[in-house]
Amino acid sequence: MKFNTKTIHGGQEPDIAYGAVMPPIYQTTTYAQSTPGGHKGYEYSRGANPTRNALESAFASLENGNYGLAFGSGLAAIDAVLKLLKPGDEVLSTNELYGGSYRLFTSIYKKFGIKFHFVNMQDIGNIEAYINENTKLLWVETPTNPMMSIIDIKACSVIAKKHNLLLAVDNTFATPYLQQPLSLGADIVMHSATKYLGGHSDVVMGGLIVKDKKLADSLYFIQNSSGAICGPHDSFLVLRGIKTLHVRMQRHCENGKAVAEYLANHPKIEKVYWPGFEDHPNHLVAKLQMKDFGGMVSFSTKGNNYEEAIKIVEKLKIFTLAESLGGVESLAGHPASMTHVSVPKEEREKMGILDSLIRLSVGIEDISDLIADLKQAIN
Ligand code: P1T
Repeated sequence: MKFNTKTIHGGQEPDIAYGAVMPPIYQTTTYAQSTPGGHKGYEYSRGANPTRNALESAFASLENGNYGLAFGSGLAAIDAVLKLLKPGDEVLSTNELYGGSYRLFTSIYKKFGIKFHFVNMQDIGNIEAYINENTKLLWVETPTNPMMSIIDIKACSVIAKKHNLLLAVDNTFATPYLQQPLSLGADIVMHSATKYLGGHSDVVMGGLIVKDKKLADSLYFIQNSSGAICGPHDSFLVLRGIKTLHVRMQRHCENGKAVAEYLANHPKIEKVYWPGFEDHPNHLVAKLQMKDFGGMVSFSTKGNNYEEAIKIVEKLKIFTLAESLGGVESLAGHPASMTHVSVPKEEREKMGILDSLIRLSVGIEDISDLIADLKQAIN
């Protein structure tokens, strides 16, 4: 099945009770048993729920995996991956990543004895120096939030296999429409389904997808034991969102390109971060591992002025000033004071997150309205 068919049919069967084409919302906590253990595959909705299972099958299908798991948020999904580890284990993470992932690593898991190294993986040659007998997990976010750097997933998987490490890829920015990490050798794909998979800014949700049965069983055990699941109604909404993922992504990519090119030619703009530019430092890797370059664009203004960046985001009318990304509507954010405020300023600046940096989630509105909005706000 091709990807554009999978978004609509992948992992989906008409409901067995009445043939409903969309999976019904099984809004139930529990399931009748005829005798203890005599049930139809469902006992209690923390462990499994038919609507959530339908979504989990769709996740697996989109990412070319065998098993999908849905969680109450993207961070809950990352949390489940970290629970595969034990005190003393070490993790190598991309040095650029979502501020909330950084906070989970450094403020929660560090105190449980897990050590994190934040490595610039744009140069694959940097990774091996940090690997020792305690290293268990490579955590890769690509494209990175908000700098839009690209990490070579295939090259990471060669290193992971050589040293017997798990390779997990946060595929939130790319979505499976643009890149499929399991097919490039990753062991775990993670999503903040809050973003493009849901696509309508109305659900907070996370997902994990794997190929290996043993790994899936360990993650299911964590999902049920820790209980950070999502509800059936949210599962239904994300299933509905996924059905248009391919058409939305196509437009996000077209509009993202037009916005990046407009900004790159604007005299007040210092730099535009978008992997589609030929002079983007990781453009060749992006071209190899991604189908297109996505709808996320970051830029900084000349003079690196904090107040000017705030003024621009306040003046935007069609782009809404808000956290999050990946919905049909365009959003603008100021990472230094919003999504990455939990990263210390010194670390933020090492990631390239200047005070003047603005991040755009380019939506699927008419492109001429989006460009006109940017023009009036920047001028
Ligand atoms: O918000 P949540 O569903 O828990 O997902 C966390 C997360 C994980 N990974 C990436 C790459 C992310 O961008 C996020 C969430 N990001 C935002 C809310 C944001 O505005 O960047």
